[in-house]
Amino acid sequence: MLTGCTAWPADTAERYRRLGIWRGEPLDALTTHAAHRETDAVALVYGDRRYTYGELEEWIFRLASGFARQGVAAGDRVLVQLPNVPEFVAIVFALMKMGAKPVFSLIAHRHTEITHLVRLSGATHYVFPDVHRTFDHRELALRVRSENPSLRTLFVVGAAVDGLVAVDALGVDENWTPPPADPSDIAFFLLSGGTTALPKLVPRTHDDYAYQLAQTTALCGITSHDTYLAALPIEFNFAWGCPGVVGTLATGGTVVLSDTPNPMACMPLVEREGVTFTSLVPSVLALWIEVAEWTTANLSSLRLVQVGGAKLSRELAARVMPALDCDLQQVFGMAEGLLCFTRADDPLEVKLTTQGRPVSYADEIRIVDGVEPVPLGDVGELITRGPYTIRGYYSAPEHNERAFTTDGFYRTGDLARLTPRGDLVIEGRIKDVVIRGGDKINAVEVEEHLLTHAAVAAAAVVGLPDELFGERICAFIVPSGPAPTTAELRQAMHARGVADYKLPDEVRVVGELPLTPLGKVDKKALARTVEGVPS
Ligand code: OOB
Repeated sequence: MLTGCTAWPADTAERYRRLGIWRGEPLDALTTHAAHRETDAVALVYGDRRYTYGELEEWIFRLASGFARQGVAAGDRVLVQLPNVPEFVAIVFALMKMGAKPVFSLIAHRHTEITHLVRLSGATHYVFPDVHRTFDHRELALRVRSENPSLRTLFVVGAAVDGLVAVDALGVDENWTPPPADPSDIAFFLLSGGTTALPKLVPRTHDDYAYQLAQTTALCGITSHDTYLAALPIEFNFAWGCPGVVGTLATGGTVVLSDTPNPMACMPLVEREGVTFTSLVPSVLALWIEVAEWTTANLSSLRLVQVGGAKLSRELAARVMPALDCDLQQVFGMAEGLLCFTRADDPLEVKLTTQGRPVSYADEIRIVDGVEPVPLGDVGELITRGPYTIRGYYSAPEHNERAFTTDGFYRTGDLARLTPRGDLVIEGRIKDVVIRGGDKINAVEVEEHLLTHAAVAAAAVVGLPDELFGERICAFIVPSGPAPTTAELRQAMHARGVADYKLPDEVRVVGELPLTPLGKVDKKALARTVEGVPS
């Protein structure tokens, strides 16, 4: 049973089961199976910490029984905000084992986002680090709980203070037994890539995610001999399960966690751990390629680099194989589901210039204008449905009406076309989102924050082309008096408890915002006023 959100129609679900797409196996069982086969094999590596499958399994049981003793129950939503540390993996698997529902938050999230996620998910528990990159998450958590009494337990990874429960000190209950699993229920919530002012919750079921893992591990040829480097934040679908962390663990391979995607930190890890594959966003890939030219680290174990999350230029794509001496796989994906991959046996030009094809024969994709298909090869909005694409966000009935067609297709907001061979090429987007590096920033959300500033009369946020990040956040503002500076506006947003990655990179002062004939702010016209932006 899928609680709190739109389920697949019964006949469709029945078909997915009959075809063996949905196998009725809970996600945590996948690693248990790997653990039984590979007890002594290394599952997780982080700095000098190494966990075998046997140790990981024991740790997961200990945590699950400990959470249960603290009152976490099946069905509870638990906000999880952790960097790339082994605890992230163990805690999420422990919560899944007990039927609780982890809600993945970004480590950069602050008061505004955490409050929103607690309220939207109805989370009763929150797991976070003590201090990360000088920010004290304990203070934030205590403040959020004081304002939201429904948030009952605060679990800290690291040093506790009054009012917090240390995850390390949970204690084990040897007699605890997991409740019966329901693979058709939600396994965890991913965050949407920002099509609405505040993030929506993407409910992913055991069945649908297990299928995603099966397809992506098979397409990437992952075996127990593979070692995956999780360089991007692991709460990101791309790093978590495409096939990423969970796919590698389900196959009995090794996952190496890095605090940062920076090549200076990652390349020595590739050499030390014999990393065979990783996934990167284009802005990070560009750094890797530069550093690869002079690093002394031996990268010869690397056989595959997946690149996605933002458009990859042909020019950068063409540098991957020569610089890193490994295969390139373009990945177009989304938290909501659909994944498109280029394939190992695709012609070089296809790997360099397209985002590939859906990973499942059961994925349905259409390129439309409204709901009508455009002629083959033309650009239109990409809509999709399939066995691992959600039919609705959690607790968002009004938004769901707009985001899904009446026959269940998800409107991606991306503009795409199909090549004669059937490969997808992403050409732009109609949603009002800036993609900076791999981060998705909703323009309307930033505009709303800017408008709360006394000196801002009107604001329009636009993504401008940027050499490093692909796009940068530019706020065009009409001041109500003396114009505030970029630094002042950034500081004001920061002080409002907004995550730093959403702060404008630059602010441009204008006399008025141009309008389209329909009376909406003409963001294309604004972008064209900036030197170097193609019209
Ligand atoms: C991934 O997931 P999200 O949910 O953070 O963002 C999804 C959006 C897409 O709708 C599209 O606008 C953009 O990110 N995007 C790309 C892209 N991959 C994603 N735009 C152009 N080219 C690409 N290759 O970003 C995500 C999830 C799983 C795997 C990979 C990426």
